[in-house]
Amino acid sequence: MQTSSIAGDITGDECVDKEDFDVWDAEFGVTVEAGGDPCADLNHDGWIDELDYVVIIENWEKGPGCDAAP
Ligand SMILES: [Ca+2]
Ligand SMILES: [Ca+2]
Repeated sequence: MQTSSIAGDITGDECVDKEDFDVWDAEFGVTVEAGGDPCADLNHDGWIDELDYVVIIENWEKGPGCDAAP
């Protein structure tokens, strides 16, 4: 499990971007209990759903790691 100080950063690269969206998209509709990636459950309610997507959008392209993006 990756850790990041940035809300919405699933991949742990200190930036919220399409990589994080792609992980969320792949896990969408799955519960953590059913094998979903707990990193993609951004609000820790056990479901990977629209509420976690909101966290990504609210923090889109935020974080110190974004400066190093290609
Ligand atoms: Ca990221
Ligand atoms: Ca959730």
